[in-house]
Amino acid sequence: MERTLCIIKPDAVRNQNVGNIVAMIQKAGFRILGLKMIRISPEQAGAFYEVHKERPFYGELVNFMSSGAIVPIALEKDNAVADWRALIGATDPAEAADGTVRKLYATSKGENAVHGSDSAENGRIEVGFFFSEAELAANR
Ligand code: 3AN
Repeated sequence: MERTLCIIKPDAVRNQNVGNIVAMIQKAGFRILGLKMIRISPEQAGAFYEVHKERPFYGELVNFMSSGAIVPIALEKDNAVADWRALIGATDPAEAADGTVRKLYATSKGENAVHGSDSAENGRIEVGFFFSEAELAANR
């Protein structure tokens, strides 16, 4: 079964949209393997977004992701990566399709409510960044 990592980002937590987003996830048939609310340091955010190190928005992204509580959620489903990205919508909420998480809850390209892994391999790696296998075992 494929895994993907959702992160409800600080903007969506601040705007009280955690419950709305979790409801969309469950309605779409994902199994929630793990879920927690935490705050990460700039160093942890920098490590998570290491692949974007050279992008011009890296500093802004690291500051934003460590600016408040986030809710990482480990998801499992057939085709989890593509199905979660479809439900999220485009990176820029102005381009996101109707009914997607970003259309409903994102405010800008940077503060765009949620994260989704971009491949099955990264889904496993990113889930491992926030959850141990022992924690995930509770809902197997
Ligand atoms: P996605 O999250 O749709 O996979 P990526 O992988 O291009 O998008 O970008 C990763 C994250 O970097 C985005 N979720 C967003 O928070 C941030 N980001 C992307 N483009 C910009 C931008 N032009 N300005 C600020 N932040 C950005």
